[in-house]
Amino acid sequence: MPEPKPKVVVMIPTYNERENIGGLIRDILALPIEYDLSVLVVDDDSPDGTAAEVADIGGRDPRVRLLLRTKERGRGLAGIAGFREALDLGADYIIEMDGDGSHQPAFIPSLLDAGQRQDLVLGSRFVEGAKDADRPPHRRLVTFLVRHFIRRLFSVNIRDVSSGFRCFRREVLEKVGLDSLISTGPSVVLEILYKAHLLGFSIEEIPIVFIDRKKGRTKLTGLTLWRTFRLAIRIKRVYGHLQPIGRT
Ligand SMILES: Nc1nc2c(ncn2[C@@H]2O[C@H](COP(=O)(O)OP(=O)(O)O)[C@@H](O)[C@H]2O)c(=O)[nH]1
Ligand SMILES: [Mg+2]
Repeated sequence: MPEPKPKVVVMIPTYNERENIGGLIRDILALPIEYDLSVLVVDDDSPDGTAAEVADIGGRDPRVRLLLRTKERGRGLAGIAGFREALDLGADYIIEMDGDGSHQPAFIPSLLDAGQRQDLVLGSRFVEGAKDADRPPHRRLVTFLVRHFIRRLFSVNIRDVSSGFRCFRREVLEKVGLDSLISTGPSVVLEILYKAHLLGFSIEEIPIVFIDRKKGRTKLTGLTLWRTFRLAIRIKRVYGHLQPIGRT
């Protein structure tokens, strides 16, 4: 009997991504890689019918699953539910990515390659070879401010702290305590990264090319951004007394 292939679940939280999700799923499943690959879309009952689109694709391809959440909305809550489901599905590696086309499936193979050596691999916009062109100056400024503020607040030497395109070894998500996270919104990306860092998991950044969404609209409002800053400070207060665990 041949060895079973390692299982990879690509987890994509979505809110109003109907125009983007079909093409994205197609490109992910077409990747020429030696893994048992599946896609899990976590949709918060988007008014534009994203869930129906995904259910339709899933009806034809068992590698595509939909987790439909109808009671509450939030990037953080959706991501946490998605990670739990991916663990339940038996994933060895979990890739997290946005569903708006900014994160390109073409970088998944390099995330998984680096994932053989590291516990957590970040698709980074700010290491050599990466690109974050193509986005309006105000969005670049927001990312710049978040990045520098968080790096200092969390004392982490990571360039792209807010990257939501990353690959986790199963153990990382088992240990970060998905049940006790305090984020409900986008700050979940920062909270999980900080906890993984404090737990002493190895983290590597690999270059990606980030492209601005071509269809649909961002959900990041000024209010969400303000809440994200406030939560980052709370996250630091809650976990900041912990010293990073050294791993040998
Ligand atoms: N399930 C779910 N997904 C969300 C929510 N808000 C944003 N997303 C998804 O999270 C990803 C990033 O959101 P986006 O609006 O592109 O934020 P930006 O990239 O920071 O502009 C996209 O795939 C969104 O569809 C939400 O409340 N629930
Ligand atoms: Mg986006």
